[in-house]
Amino acid sequence: MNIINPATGAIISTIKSDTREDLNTKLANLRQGQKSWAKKTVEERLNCIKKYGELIQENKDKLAHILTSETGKPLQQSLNEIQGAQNRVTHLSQNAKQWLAPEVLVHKGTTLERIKYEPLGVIANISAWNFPYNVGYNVFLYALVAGNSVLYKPSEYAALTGKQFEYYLHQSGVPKDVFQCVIGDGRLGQQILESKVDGYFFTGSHKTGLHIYQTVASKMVPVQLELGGKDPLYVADDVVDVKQAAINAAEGAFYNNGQSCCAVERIYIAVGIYDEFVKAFTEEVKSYKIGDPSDLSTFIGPLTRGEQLKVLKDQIADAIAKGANLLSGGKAIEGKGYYFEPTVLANCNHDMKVMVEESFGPIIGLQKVDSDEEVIELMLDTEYGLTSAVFSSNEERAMNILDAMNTGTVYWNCCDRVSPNLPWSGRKNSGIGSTLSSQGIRAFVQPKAYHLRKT
Ligand code: TXE
Repeated sequence: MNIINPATGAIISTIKSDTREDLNTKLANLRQGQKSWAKKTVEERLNCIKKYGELIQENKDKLAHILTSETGKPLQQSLNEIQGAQNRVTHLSQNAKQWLAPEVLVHKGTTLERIKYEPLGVIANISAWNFPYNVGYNVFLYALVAGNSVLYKPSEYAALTGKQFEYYLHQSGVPKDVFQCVIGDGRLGQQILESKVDGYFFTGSHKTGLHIYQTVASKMVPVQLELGGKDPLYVADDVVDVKQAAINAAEGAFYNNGQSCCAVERIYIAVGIYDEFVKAFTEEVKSYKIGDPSDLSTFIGPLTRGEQLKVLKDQIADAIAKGANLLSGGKAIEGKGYYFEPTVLANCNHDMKVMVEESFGPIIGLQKVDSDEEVIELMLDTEYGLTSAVFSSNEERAMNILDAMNTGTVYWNCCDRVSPNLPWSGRKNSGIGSTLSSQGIRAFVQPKAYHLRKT
């Protein structure tokens, strides 16, 4: 498989894809290895994960360059991701023992009622390229600590990083027959769906997520899907500092080139501050440094996937044809690599694709609203349900709106944020199930109920 640098279009490496035979052998080994891994204590398994975290931090400069070279993520953002993902290791170290401990619910007379949490077995993690550390760790670290073995298929756009996860996990004491990385594209993914595993944990597009859900339905095993979003942000007219709100909103929309499941994808602005906000927002976006992602000062690099350029062009043409004003950007940048100008479209409405279909790139639609009632209706007008955000100085006002949202996550005066303390879950087309928090580890275990009576 050729690995392409999206900044130049050049092939930077060629690695061997796994065949169906390789996949079968790896799965058979994982089946075997899981048995002794599950017998280890949570502490023993955690020690490997802690060691892994240390090794990754020690090697983060090299790893950030690898991530940048295959995804085009600006180097500073690659470093941020690797550093930030370490909070999953810390969080597991502090909590996993307690979350996985058996629970005694009743101990009365001769009766004992108890729950034991048992691992699922061999789980498949089919993963994405946009935040491979974050979304990967959310699944494979938690699954390993819970006593499962893991077949990890990185995205074909983050395969080199996937191989690094495997290398450092093995270096940290996770046995080779407990974590295996397989290299390939959707065809290999399809073969995983046809194989025997005890759970599917997927991060990626709604289209592929739905396909996985339907394909494995008859296996009756857990399926968890972390899919995309069309996340709204509302800027109310009582924000203390309109300029700061614009800077924060722009970062939420354009960080990682907008290629984030929880990126701000549409912004509603109260009529009273609309002009001031739009001006500050556009100025901020125009100030972003676009260029070579391996330069630490670059904020906007190339898109990871060349195919997305067409989606963005189409959304922009559609919006302009329906009356949007193009305030910045609007086209792909000529030359090498998959670069697209950061694009701001004002005067948008829900007849335009940019306000209802996932963009997953550096473009944003801005829409003027007259009231909180109107904005609630607009924010709810979506097939997705990942996050919703409100910027307002009035907590009660913000909560009224956020309580009405049908999303797994809501934000007040912040956006595009994930915390290991809180469950990460999508509703509707954004997915099924939760990662992170105590809920995120329960996804990798099955409860066994013990009804015990001493005679
Ligand atoms: O996703 P795919 P891609 C969205 C985003 C992006 C679009 C396409 O809109 O532009 O998806 O990205 C594997 N059976 N998100 O092409 O196709 C594939 O090899 C089994 C949002 O990367 O969903 C990869 O490992 N597996 C998202 C993984 O599925 C299959 C993050 C994801 O690929 C398969 C990424 C099949 N038939 C993209 N076909 C988020 N939630 O943030 C493909 N795969």
